[in-house]
Amino acid sequence: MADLQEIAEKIIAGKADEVRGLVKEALDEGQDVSKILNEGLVAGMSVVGAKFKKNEFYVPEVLIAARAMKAGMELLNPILLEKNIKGVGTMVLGTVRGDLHDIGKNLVGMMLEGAGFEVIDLGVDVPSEKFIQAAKENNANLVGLSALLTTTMLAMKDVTQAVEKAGLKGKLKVMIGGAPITQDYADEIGADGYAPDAASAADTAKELLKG
Ligand code: B1M
Repeated sequence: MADLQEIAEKIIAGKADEVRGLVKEALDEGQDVSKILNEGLVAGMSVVGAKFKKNEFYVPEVLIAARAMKAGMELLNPILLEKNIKGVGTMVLGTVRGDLHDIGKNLVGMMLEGAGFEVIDLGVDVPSEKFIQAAKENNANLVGLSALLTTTMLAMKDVTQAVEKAGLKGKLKVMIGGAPITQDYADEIGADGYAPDAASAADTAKELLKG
């Protein structure tokens, strides 16, 4: 019987082919899909997040682990969709208008997926209206904004204002991050949460959904 703990270990080691093989084996054996997701893939990615937070893992290791996670998710996703198994929440994620940096945002997306969130990645240079439209279309409960420039971080305020204008304040939580962003800035523009790095982003997103 495929060992879910082993799937987690292969995620941590970034072994995409082995993760794919073990997930396939577990599915063929009829193991529970949610169990494979949570005790295999998500468990492994949580360790990766914790190691990244403690500087025991760096960006390349996280990217390799995320690729392994993706290999497993490719097999699970169709079944999860079919069974309508919902994740912990849905985040519409993007880099704000005028900003083309996406490495940090992509890491945040991977960590959130690893933590069981559904992530709708809108890419870079995303205008505020697009965030709102996508959030409505996907029934999202979180919007994640990334900015790397002191000039483009100002566009985050457009999004918090757009959320308010759309009457979604409180229902659609806004989380922000990126190198120039601080908790003070989040407070100033009325964002619901701030995370300094990708590993904390998953924890912050979960906290926001509790409150
Ligand atoms: Co740009 N760039 N860049 N750049 N670039 C910076 C940001 C800069 C600090 C470099 C410098 O001058 N020292 C500087 C900004 C200065 C400022 O505003 N204070 C700068 C500049 C000026 C520019 C241009 C204007 C340069 C030019 O053309 N004259 C231009 C702007 C283009 C534009 O966006 N319109 C530009 C372009 C580029 C490239 C395209 C060449 C490339 C981006 C490639 C890409 O992303 N696909 C690039 C890069 C790579 C960088 C640096 C070197 C690295 C950024 C990065 O990927 N870091 C950067 C200097 C630096 O940071 N050392 C720089 C790694 C990444 C993992 O970290 O993105 O911080 P980071 O993400 C972290 C956290 O911030 C957090 O979690 C991540 C992981 O822990 N986080 C979130 C991020 N988003 C989050 C969202 C959350 C929560 C947490 O919730 C939703």
